[in-house]
Amino acid sequence: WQTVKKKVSIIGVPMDLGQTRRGVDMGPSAMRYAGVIQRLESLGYEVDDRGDVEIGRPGKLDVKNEKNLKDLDEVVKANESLGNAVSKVVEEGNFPLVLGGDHSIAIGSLAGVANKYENLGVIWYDAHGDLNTGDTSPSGNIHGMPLAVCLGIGDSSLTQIGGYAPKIKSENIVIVGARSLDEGEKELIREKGIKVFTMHEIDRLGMTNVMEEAIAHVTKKTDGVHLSLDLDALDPHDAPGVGTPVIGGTTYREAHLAMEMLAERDIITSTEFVEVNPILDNKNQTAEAAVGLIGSLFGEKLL
Ligand code: HAR
Ligand code: MN
Ligand code: MN
Ligand code: MN
Repeated sequence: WQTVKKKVSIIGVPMDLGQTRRGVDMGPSAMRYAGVIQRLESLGYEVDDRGDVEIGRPGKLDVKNEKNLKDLDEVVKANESLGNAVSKVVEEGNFPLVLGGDHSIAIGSLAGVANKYENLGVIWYDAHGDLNTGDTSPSGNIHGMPLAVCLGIGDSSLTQIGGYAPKIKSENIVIVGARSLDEGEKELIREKGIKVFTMHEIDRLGMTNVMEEAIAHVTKKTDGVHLSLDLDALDPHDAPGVGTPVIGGTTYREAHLAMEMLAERDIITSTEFVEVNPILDNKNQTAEAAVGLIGSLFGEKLL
């Protein structure tokens, strides 16, 4: 596959309105500063940085509404623009690499890619399920909802971004690294039969077996696979710069192994790296971890 390397198009999304801790809007800058472009170029890719999607800056932050969806209007607008930008990248035959921003931006990324495939698979590498709706969310933060939205579940202003719903089918999803699931999310997982490898399965089976099974699951009925990587899937020791850290996560090496296995199988057709918050970080450690993982995902080897 090294001879048919696609051009990688980077889109930054300085979005922090899907949650209430400021700073994750600086994630794209932090990952650029950590050398994401040079890293990909050193692997032989042609990289085209398309800059950042414009994000509305409301005068009043964290505006609540009766739907329990904070800052809904700005989140919708930003994801419509992101969807258009990602869609263009795919139409040009390039590989979309989206840099977040909070995880609400997965709605836009998937809006831009999902209609280009008959059946898109999704690997959701995250401490959380992100399967809430305004009805089940304990916080009203939209970054805890994007996977539900992509299944067509939730408020139509979100599910209809890009003009179609659902983006993905529950059978084509796998969640890896989960250890913080709300009651409503657990119910939805059972109801839809969503495949989840929690930290229990990772501890018990090991990351190698988990990724073998995860890859088998998302490639069974699909013609493309999107990787949505939330840095909070990693243990806070290895990725401290995230808004909602949860102890007991995957190690730095487990995460690299997962990326290396995805590179070996060459199944990923689009991706996003989200939730890097430089304000909460330790000397850009989390952005550097993200860029290292991007390197492994794109085929970097230790030897
Ligand atoms: N489940 C909680 C909520 O919906 C916390 C979500 C934390 N979100 C993320 N996304 N960082 O994975 O509010
Ligand atoms: Mn997430
Ligand atoms: Mn998360
Ligand atoms: Mn562990």
